[in-house]
Amino acid sequence: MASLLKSADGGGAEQVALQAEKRWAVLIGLITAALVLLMIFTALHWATMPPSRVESVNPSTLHIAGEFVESNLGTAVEKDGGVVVRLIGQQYSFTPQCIVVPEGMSVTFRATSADVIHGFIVGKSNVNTMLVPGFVTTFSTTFTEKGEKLMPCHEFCGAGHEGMWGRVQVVERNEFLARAAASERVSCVAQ
Ligand SMILES: [Cu+2]
Repeated sequence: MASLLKSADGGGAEQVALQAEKRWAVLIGLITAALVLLMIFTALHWATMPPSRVESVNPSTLHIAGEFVESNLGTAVEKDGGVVVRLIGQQYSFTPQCIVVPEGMSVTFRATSADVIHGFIVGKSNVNTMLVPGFVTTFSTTFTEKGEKLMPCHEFCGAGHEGMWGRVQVVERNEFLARAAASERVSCVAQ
């Protein structure tokens, strides 16, 4: 306060402003450096998943033919033993609404949108992606924690956006494999 009062008679005011600006410059510099380091770390640690290629699909015939017909959606163990989840986002829901995945196994997601851009994120995991009509979104991840997680749409897609979310159930590996052996698609959608 004393320095502010003194600054009223010329010279000092400029000094106070300069010092304040210098403090802000240092603070902003530190924040920028921290964000850049965070980007480098997440990229090297494979915590972010940049797109690796482009695969297209016709959004107007998803329900009629091809990989994303309704009977083909959900979690399946492929012939090569890989676990694949296929899902569709549309205004304002995911199909299927509830997805079962095994704990500690690599899971590949293949997803697309039937109308506008959607996205989803799965709590406490590194799953965070966009669903773009006309393109197949694909990535692999491993869930390390058993339990149920929420999967909300996080790209604003219209008036009903806030009601668009699904669930992901991470179950024990053996339980999952037993369920997968019993039926072609594993699901937790209420019948
Ligand atoms: Cu949405």
